[in-house]
Amino acid sequence: MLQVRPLGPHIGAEISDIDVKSLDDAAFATIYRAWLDHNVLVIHGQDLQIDDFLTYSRRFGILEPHPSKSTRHPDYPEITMLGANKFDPDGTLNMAIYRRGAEGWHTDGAYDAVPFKATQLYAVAIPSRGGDTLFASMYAAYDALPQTLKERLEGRLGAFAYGGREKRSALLSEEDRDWKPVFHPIVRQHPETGRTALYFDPGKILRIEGVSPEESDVLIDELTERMIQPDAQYRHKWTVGDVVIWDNRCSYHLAAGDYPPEEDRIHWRVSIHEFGAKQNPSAREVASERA
Ligand SMILES: O=C(O)CCC(=O)C(=O)O
Ligand SMILES: [Fe+2]
Repeated sequence: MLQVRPLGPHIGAEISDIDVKSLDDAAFATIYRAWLDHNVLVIHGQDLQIDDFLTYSRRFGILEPHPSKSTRHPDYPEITMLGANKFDPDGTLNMAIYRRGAEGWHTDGAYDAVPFKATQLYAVAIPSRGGDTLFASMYAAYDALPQTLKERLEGRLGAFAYGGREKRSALLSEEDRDWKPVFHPIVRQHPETGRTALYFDPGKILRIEGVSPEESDVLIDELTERMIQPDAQYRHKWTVGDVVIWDNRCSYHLAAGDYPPEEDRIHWRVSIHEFGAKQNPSAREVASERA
């Protein structure tokens, strides 16, 4: 019998006694509901081939290859290989691969016209220490904002692009580095739960629209300070066979980026879009069509 165990008061739940390869619709509906309620779902002990992982992931939405072509699986473009090939041919550690996701708290896909719904990882190899992933609730972040700040943000759009103000694009091929901004409300209603979240990403936001550049900078600094509520976090310690999915519309995450570099830490990773969202081209596709 499928069990749902919360991993904290605000975020995270563990599902046990299931095999994701053989879930009927009723069991999947329970899992899906638990995911919406807890934002991050952990399932241990899964024994999967790539096709199993893709088939299970497709129950959540549409899989789209990540813009970083160099880190895609050669035969399965929807699969990103996290942590693979982290040493360059001359033996130096490639920090963009080793520290992927560790530069700061973020949400995946804010650079797309319709932000990614979810990201799902399957743990293939885990180091002897370090390499955790941390999660935090965007709902709790919004709830904790001072009322005056909530009012200043109400109705404001953020302009977002891959790489943000620092134009971080080390994982992208040369031809994929030109991104046009997309716009999302900073105070955003989750499309399925209706709950209000702080939708913000310091590494992808360019500016807040409709205020002076100075005020935009001040707001970005203030939101960067306030986006993480320490009591609304979950820290995942990986074991091989874990399947973890997070909701990018209501959670932030951060890779600890601290494991022994000589050890393997490999995950299969998929980006999941809302059903029907594929018709909305990504900002980069729009840009290249215009060009
Ligand atoms: O490797 C991790 O722990 C997470 C990396 C990350 O940010 C991502 O896959 O989106
Ligand atoms: Fe990420």
